[in-house]
Order: sequence, then structure tokens, then C-alpha cells
Amino acid sequence: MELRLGKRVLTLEQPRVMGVLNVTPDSFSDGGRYASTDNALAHAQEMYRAGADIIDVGGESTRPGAKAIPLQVELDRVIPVVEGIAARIDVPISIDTSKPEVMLAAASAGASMINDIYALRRHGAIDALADLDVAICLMHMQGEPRSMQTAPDYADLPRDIIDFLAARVAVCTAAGIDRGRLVVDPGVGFGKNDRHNLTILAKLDQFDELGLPLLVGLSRKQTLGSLTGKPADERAAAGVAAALEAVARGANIVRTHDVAETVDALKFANAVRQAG
Ligand code: 7PM
Repeated sequence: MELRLGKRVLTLEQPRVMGVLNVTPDSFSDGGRYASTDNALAHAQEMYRAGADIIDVGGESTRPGAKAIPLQVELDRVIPVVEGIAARIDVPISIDTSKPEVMLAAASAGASMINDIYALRRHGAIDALADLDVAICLMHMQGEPRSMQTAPDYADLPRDIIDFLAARVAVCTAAGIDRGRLVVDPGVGFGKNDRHNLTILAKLDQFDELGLPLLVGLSRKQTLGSLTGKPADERAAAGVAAALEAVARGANIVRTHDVAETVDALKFANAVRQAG
């Protein structure tokens, strides 16, 4: 399996690491330390050196209860960062956004992947991407960030999520988007309680039926806090364990704030797998 991102091809025989670069002043886990462009570029460089295969730039907090931000604010935050990374670092850049205008501007600035927690359900998103050469991550979310954690409810997990993702893939391919550009993601924590999140992980191998690269983001999330009793900035070890569990069940890309730790853990897991 491999993923096409513009001119690049990312082979997926080995698991890949997506490093999270928040450029939100209210980011829940790093206190907005990377709010300025220079700090963001330094953080991107650090994650690249630590072995990140993709840098995911996000300007709109998607934390439960968060409010949407105006288009211009999001553009002003993320576009200078995308341009800066593209000029300095030879790494695929992903843009974490749901707004078609931000998708287009980021792609022009050098992003080669769109990471959309709405799976292109926002008006105009599909049309914006149909003619671009970027990779697209389609994530499942029940509800929307403002209210999604109030009463998440599923008839059947992971079936409901797999069916949703299959439907979004069908919409994309019908619009002319090549399957070779698509990635799917169960959306841990997006309209899911702890039990839902753990069930998704336990049954992650069922997502194989979609036949597409699988991205999973567990880093610093609430379920890790529930299990360890620790705040977001002390969840790295649990997050690494979660990433290994995800990869053992078929995840191809893990999205994490803790790149160095995750890369080391995956090196060890890969070595054991290859020795067997
Ligand atoms: C609260 C909940 C705060 C979740 C922050 C988050 C994912 C994502 C995010 C994911 C993909 C965070 C998340 N999570 N995109 N964006 N998959 N594709 O940990 O799991 O940064 S935001």
C-alpha cells in the first residue's frame, strides 16, 4: 500500500508518523506556545528531525466545545506556516481544516495533504479538491465539535463508522477524486466516549475492508487521561502504547504530538516484527 501526495509517494509497508503542529493560541495541549510563525517553524523542524513523515498544520482548535473561527483568522495563522515549512523542509505538509478556502490556499502554499475532520462534508470542499493533486484524510465524526461529546451513540461499532467512511469515499470517487489519494480515519474522540474509543481500537482490523490507508490519532486524548488519571501533557507514554496498539491492528499512519517517542517505539516494534 502507498499514498500519493502531489508529486510524492509515501510507501506504507512501514507505519508512518504524522506530527501535530498546532498554530492555535488556545491549543489544549501545548498552551499556544507555537502560536507564532517562528515558533511553529522551529517545532516543525524539530518534529522532522525526530522522524516525522508528515507535518499536520492546524489553525482551528477542534477540541470538544470549541467555537469555529473566522476564515481570515485561520488563513493568517496557517498559510505563513505552510509557506515557511515548504521553503525550508523537504517533508509532506498536511493542512488540518474543514474550510475549502483554506484547503485551496494551503495547497497553493505547498501543502500536499488535506486533513478534514468533516470528511469534506462542508459546502464546496469536494469541488475545491476534485482538481487538485493532494492526498485527503477522511475522518469520522459524530455531531460537531461544539456538542459531539454530549451523548455519543452508536448502534454498532465499528460498523457505523466503516459505513460512514465507505459512503464518503464513494462521494469522493464519484466527484473524480482518485482512490490513490484517500486515507480514512475512525476519528478517535470525535463524538465517542472512552468505551467507544477502546472498541474502535480493539476492532481496528475491520477497517481493512475499506482497502485504504488507515490513519489513527490517539495522542493526548481524553481516553488516555481517563485510564491514567493524567493531564494532557503527561500522556506521552500512554499515547505511545496506544500508537503501538493501533499499528499492531493495521494503522498505517499515526498522528501524534510526541514524534520522537513514537518514532523510537515504532522502530523497536518494526525490528521485532521483521525478526519473526
Ligand atoms: C480535543 C480532541 C482536542 C481532539 C484536540 C483533539 C485528529 C485530527 C485532531 C484525529 C485526524 C488533537 C485532536 N484529532 N485529525 N485532528 N485524526 N485526521 O489531538 O484523530 O489534536 S484534533
